[in-house]
Amino acid sequence: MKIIIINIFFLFTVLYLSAQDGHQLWLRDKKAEPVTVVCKKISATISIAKKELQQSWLGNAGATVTLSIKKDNSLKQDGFRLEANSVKANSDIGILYGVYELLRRQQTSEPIKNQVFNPSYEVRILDHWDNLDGTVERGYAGHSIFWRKNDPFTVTDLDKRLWQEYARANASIGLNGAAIDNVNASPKILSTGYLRRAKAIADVFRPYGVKVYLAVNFASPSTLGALKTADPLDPGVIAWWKNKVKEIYRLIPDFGGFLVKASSEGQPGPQNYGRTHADGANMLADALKPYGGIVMWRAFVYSANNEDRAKQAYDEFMPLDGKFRDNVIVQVKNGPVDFQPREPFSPLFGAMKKTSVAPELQVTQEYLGHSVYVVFLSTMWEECLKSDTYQQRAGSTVSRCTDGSIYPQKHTVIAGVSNVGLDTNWCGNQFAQANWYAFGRLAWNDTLQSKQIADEWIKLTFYNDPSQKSGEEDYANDWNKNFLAPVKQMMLDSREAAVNFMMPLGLHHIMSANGHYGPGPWWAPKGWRPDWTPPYYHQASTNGIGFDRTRNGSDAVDQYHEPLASEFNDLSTCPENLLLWFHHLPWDYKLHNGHTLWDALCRHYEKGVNQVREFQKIWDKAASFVDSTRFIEVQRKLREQCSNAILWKDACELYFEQFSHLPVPYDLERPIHNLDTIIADEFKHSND
Ligand code: GCV
Repeated sequence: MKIIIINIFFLFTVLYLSAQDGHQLWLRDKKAEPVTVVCKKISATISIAKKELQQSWLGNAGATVTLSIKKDNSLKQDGFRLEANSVKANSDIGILYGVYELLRRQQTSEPIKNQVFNPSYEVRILDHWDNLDGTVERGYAGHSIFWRKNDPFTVTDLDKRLWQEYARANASIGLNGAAIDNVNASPKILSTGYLRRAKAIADVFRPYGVKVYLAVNFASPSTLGALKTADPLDPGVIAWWKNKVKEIYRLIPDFGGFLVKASSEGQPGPQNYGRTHADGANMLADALKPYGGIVMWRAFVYSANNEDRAKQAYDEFMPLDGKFRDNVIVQVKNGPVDFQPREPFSPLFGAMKKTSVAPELQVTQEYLGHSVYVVFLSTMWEECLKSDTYQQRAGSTVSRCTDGSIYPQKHTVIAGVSNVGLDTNWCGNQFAQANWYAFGRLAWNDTLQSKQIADEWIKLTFYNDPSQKSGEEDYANDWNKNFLAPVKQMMLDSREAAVNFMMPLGLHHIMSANGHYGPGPWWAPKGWRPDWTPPYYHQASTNGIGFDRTRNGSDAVDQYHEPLASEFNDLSTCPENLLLWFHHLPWDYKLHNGHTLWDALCRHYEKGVNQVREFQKIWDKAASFVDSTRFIEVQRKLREQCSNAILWKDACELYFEQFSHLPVPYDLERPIHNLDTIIADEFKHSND
């Protein structure tokens, strides 16, 4: 009899486990207890809140939960007050956020006491680099969930279901905006067919509190409209944008605003007409102002001049501080170059004191292994957000400089470049979902720690209730010890592991030109822009390696506030993990631990590879806790990651060895690839 029961239990567990494919993200179905929900207000958002409670209530069976909308001065627009059996807020969406928080706490066994929750940023937005033909720039999870090439304007039930699931996922982590087309924007987005589709998307998003934003092409008045110019000071151009904005708000009354990549990487901008970024942004801001819309104007600008690329955004935008309208937000990537595995924070954070500045983070893993690597980006973002800029004395962290704590910004925004696509599991890798989750959680609360975020995500995504009450405690203990703890550690170590095998000690931008995935420190075709080639960044020669950004070099260090400028400038105080970002050093330079630079580099590469091998073991040991589909998917990804980590190690060791003229230290493993083969392979792919 006992055997039969155990077998039934096993069968049930296997069936339950095998039903998972990752599509439900961190919002998996639960065996809910009955609950009564009381709310005087009726609205689409409140109906969702009630339904969520009824579907997922894990509190006392038969409990009554009260949802009330009442003015409470301690709450911001989206904030809420939570108690075990009640949610209070100033708005319907505040109630919905409160309900998600309540349910998350029940599921993760976090305490629920009388507590106020307010978001760190007003606008918490995902930027989708989705092209109108359905492809996704730097997307590694299939085609766009918004656009498609064939039959582009028909809105199907399937489309609506997907948009609803997406909006629900965003709302559940506090995200309230989505820019639904690529910043390399097609003017066509502003034509009637695409605007109508954007309206259909906005209609589905609305009850979840997610607003639609559009990335626009600055030249639209001349390329889509029939004007001869797109000069932002031209009266005809001003009128064109005003009319366009009016048309958009007629369709989408709660439209959020525009996102603009201008005068950057070939995109048109005000500089084409001899105007400044402020002229361009303000013209759009004036058109949006009557409707409450905002402009997110990106500071990702650099040109092929001789100046250090890392300095250019600061040089171009600092003189404009104070010249932007209050509904313009200058959107700045976390680092001064481009979403590299490790960069110092952008010096614009905290330096622009009279302008709203938004951090832009990259959720999609363009430079961190696409959807192949397990890399939990939360630790990288935490590192940036918690960096002290010293702009208003010690404690002026990037987050406090951008979330309104220090400067009186009219609007506060944080943006994440989305990793979502049509793949069943949305993100291409089960673990990439954790980055979507982490971005939302940090956007809501920029003081959260990655270890808490990882803890929550793992519990929500992987914990399976044992199907029998007896043994529940044993199972939970086993799960905590043998699944939660090691997998959490793997996630927390994963970004540093990638840095180790790809670009340790402050190296950056040495990836292959072929899709920014594998190594490519050699890549420098004749006639190509130097700042698009790795040798520009690593500067390896027989003399040494690294980019001299000290006062003797490009002087990028002086874009930082003291004491950072001097700290970065001085070799003895420069953080070792940014050493080659700021300094060019000889191969035999001695690090604090006594290793030479060459030795240390090789040791980092090997350490990174070994860390990934360790992740494989952690995951393999976790097999009994995970359904087979998700288990196998991750196992395969980790195998691929490990093989690519070895390739990175070998390629960098063999390539840089040509300059250092030193062997890989003999206590380390030998390369298993040949450099000429790696380069030939890479060359083959870059011509694909
Ligand atoms: C959308 C990098 C990426 C580009 C991206 C650009 C940007 O250069 O490789 O694909 O373009 O950043 O952020 O605008």
